[in-house]
Amino acid sequence: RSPPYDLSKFRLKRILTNNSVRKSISLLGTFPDLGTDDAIVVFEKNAYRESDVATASSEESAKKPSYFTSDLKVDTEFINNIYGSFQVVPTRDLCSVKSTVIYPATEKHIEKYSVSQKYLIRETPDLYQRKTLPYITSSQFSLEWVYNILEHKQEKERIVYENDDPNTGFILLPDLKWDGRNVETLYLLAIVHKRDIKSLRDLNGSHLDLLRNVRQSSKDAIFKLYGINPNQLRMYIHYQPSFYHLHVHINPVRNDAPGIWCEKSHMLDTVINNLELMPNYYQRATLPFVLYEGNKLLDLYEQELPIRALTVASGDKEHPDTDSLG
Ligand code: M7G
Repeated sequence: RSPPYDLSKFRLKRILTNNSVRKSISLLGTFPDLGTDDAIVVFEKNAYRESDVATASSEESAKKPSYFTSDLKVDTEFINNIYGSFQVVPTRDLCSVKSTVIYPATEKHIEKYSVSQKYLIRETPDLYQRKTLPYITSSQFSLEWVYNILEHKQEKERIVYENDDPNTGFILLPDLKWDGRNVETLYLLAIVHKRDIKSLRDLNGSHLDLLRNVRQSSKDAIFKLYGINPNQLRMYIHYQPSFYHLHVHINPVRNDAPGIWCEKSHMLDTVINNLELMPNYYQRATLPFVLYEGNKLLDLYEQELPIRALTVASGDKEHPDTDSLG
């Protein structure tokens, strides 16, 4: 499907983040031809594909894009003794930049893509019920894109595997963050068919068959399709997620996937084992999660706990009300 906007007509309002490690930049702006709605554009340089540096001289490989051809433009910056520094421009095919556009973008999207101060809080079951749950019920990202996938209305041709059992079934497909080109940076998402599991908090022993099925069937499908050893995959659930419909992130252990933050990630193996040991583990556990500046939930928590401004006296004290096991 062609997009409703012309990316080349984007007009910048401000830079939201610029990450030199990830080589990515997030931009806020508009498409003036279409009105004043905000748009977010994210550019990210693609990871290297090992096949693109191959230098085999067979006719077959000569047809594929490669760095080492006569098309390579080389500017020498300096040569010093045995050390050389260059800027090179490879053929057009190797210069593409992965781009993600959110249009029209809401305030919440702008929040998500902006840098800000972050704070970790420990969420007891009681705090979840009183603070987090009412907030996420009233203010969350639309799940339209998730339902479009589950109903085969969008991204149908990208589905890698599907099990349509209403209780234990799920769809496996490439995550928005994957460039889709590079198996080394593979990033898939397993989205469950069941619609009543908002997040890790809702999981209980009755979901074990579902979780075990996601674990096993995803591994089998990925091995069959991409040849990745099942023991080389990491599978995890974010808490808090951005989207409150249960999904599992899957990528190879050897790659640092974008957004792989230990403070957000709960390994699927651990989740399954916790539920095997205690079926209501996630209704009883205190779960840490990250609140960030600009998120209204931070203000709601601040009404009860000092989070941003700590005095020396209260600095390192434990908050008793966050430590009880519900
Ligand atoms: P999350 O844990 O809810 O939030 O994961 P996070 O974004 O803070 O990690 C949601 C995942 O869904 C992310 O990895 C997104 O990249 C991915 N995602 C989001 N959208 C809107 C889409 C989409 O439209 N299609 C696909 N395939 N993936 C998406």
